[in-house]
Amino acid sequence: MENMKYNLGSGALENWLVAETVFNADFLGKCEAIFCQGNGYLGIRHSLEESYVGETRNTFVTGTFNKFSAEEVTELPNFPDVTAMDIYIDGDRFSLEKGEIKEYERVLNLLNGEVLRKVVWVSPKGKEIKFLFRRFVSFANEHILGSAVEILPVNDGISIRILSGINKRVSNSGSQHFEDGSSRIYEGKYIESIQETTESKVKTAVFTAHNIDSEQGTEVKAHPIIKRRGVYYQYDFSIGKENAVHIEKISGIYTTRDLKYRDISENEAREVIKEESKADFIAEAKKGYKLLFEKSEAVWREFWNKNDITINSEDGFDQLGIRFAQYHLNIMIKRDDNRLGIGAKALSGEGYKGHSFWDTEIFLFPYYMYTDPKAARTLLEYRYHNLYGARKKAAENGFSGAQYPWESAWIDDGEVTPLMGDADVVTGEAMPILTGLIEIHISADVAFAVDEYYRFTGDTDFMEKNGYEIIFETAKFWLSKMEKNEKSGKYEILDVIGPDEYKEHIDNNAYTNYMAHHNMKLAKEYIADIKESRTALYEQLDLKLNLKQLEEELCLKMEELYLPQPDENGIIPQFDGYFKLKDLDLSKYKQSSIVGTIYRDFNMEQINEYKVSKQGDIVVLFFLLRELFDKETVRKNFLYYEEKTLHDSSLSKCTHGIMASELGLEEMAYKFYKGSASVDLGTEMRSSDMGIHSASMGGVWQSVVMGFAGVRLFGNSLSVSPRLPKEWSLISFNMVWRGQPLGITIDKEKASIKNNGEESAELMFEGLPVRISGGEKVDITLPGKPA
Ligand code: IFM
Repeated sequence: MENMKYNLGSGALENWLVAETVFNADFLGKCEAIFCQGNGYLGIRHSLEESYVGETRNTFVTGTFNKFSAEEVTELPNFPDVTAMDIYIDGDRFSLEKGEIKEYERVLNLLNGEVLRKVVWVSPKGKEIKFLFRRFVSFANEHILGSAVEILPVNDGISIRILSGINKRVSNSGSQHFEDGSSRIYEGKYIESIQETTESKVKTAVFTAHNIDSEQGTEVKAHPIIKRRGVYYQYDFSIGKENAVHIEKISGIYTTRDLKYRDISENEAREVIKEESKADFIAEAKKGYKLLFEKSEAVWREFWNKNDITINSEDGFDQLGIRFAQYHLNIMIKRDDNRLGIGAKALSGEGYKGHSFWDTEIFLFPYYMYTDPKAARTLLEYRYHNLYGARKKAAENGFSGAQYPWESAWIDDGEVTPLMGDADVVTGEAMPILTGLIEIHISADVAFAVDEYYRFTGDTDFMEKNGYEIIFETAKFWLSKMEKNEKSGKYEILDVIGPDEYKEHIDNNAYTNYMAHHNMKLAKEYIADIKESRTALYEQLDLKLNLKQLEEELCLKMEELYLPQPDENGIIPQFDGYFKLKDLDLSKYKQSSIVGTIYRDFNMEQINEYKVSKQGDIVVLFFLLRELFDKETVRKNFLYYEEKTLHDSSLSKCTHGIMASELGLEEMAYKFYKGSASVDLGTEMRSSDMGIHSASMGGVWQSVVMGFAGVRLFGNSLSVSPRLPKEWSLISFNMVWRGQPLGITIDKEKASIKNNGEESAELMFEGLPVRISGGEKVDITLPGKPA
């Protein structure tokens, strides 16, 4: 029986609800991750109130990285848990593994961020009880979360015991990131835990408070419990048949890494956090679940009013898919703090330890750039702060400039990629992870995003303060990394991993070389530009970064970098020697719904010998640097490489979908859209255990707006070339282009573009210029449709 239901919503809630309709304790990870709630500051997995053996209870606070030991890399620590609540009915612990489940449904409402769980349960003693659980993480006050449970005995009166509070016996798969700290209770109600991370010394304050209210005004006996790494209340009371009791639990989480403490010393923050956070929490807790939830709901409403994308499709899942992606895109970013990146699993699981990858710049960044350019800027500012670690990494490796870490955490951590990974099926040892050492394209990816942002927004202030420096420093890195091949006279980039991580230690990866070249070209052009038009800025940057020398080196070497060209069949080798690799029948792996099944048969050394790709490599290159390649080359290479790609990374299908769309491969594009939207939402029940796939959320949005609507940045122009799948009759969305908010609706016949700004907006529609004055709406007939 399928556990998930994606078409539960009806009426105003149609395509807004993601539901789990069957409880199965073997698959807890799926809904813990995909129902994760948050606000960019907090991320809390939706573990159930009652505990189960296979659960992963995670609460993460963005930016609070800690290193457990010298052997481990820094990671986001799992915070004390406030979501658990043990409920005893006449002495039986409420658990869906005991007694009988008569009804079950857990629903994430994407519209307001609340998760509701309805259970009708018969206890082992035969008492039938209706439970209604609710939980939200506030968007109105980022520190606050609320849970509530209503318990209604159906056939008899019951005695109830609740054990609930703050559980500090938490870890990241065994690594304990917090000192014991202190615990106490105030005013017979407010439970407090103060702790510090062991290495980074982030001080944290966690609070919780309960409210119990029954229709009969039942007397509740409350007993405080403080034990090692735990502080709780035990509540005992009885209620009669058909009398509901309401239990609320409001919690608050604060740390010295909070934005408000940014401009004071760490010591000062440590002094004041306890009292300041206690005051904030108590004031909030007094408001109660309903009011706190309504405030948060209002913020969600505002978000959707601005950002909801309408997709009229024969299959409602297409609409749900983009909303689900946008829900997560909204809770994974702390829009106002430029010290923070976005984790590959956001704040929804331990996977990738909260670290940021190229996923941010290439897969997530466009979403924020199109919809909230200010937030997009903070992501690039984070990379600017990261220059410290990037310069450190370059220097440690004997290079110049800035070499961005493959995985990044806190702003000055530098490279944090772990060195060992999963088991090697052949040797039985842990496989080394080489990405932190040789997957180097990320430096060019960051530079690409900087330039893309500038072309998209025209934000000169950002470029002057941060952007140019990133581009110049990364260009220096490439110049020092390139090696001259004395035989050919060309420069080469050797011993890397490209985006396709099924190939290690390769030379001249097309993606890496072209992107590095682009990075250097940007540097050269921007130096020429500011030298000409902004002399003071040029001189200032020259003093800091030695632009004269950089320009000389660029002129000398950049055009000598080897860029792999199509062979006689029009195929660009993914890297040197690619065509000599062995063929492998991939059908078994292509058909598998589980990713990485090839590792069950081969180890990395063996995979290296075959023409098999984990994810798009050259295809991503075509997507990013589209203007460099003619359509026929793109088509041939797309088909050639797609056949060999297992899409074993969640980053793969989205770009393939966009390129398929552009190439007119409509059915394929639609299939890829469904595939991307199903990475976390699909029927596979284990693939999200370690957390949701952030980049794929960005990829789903890209597939809709950049793929099917065909809204892309080419040069300095915004180009619109819609290619709706035949199953869709309309899409409608908002975006911001060069400061002007645009509302775009595309149906089968025409596109309507409304400029909701005050100044005029210029764009290219199917290759022809269109100018839309502020407040004006234009309707454009699609090619081949009657005007
Ligand atoms: O950055 C990706 C990479 O491309 C594929 N493996 C997972 C990483 C994190 O999402």
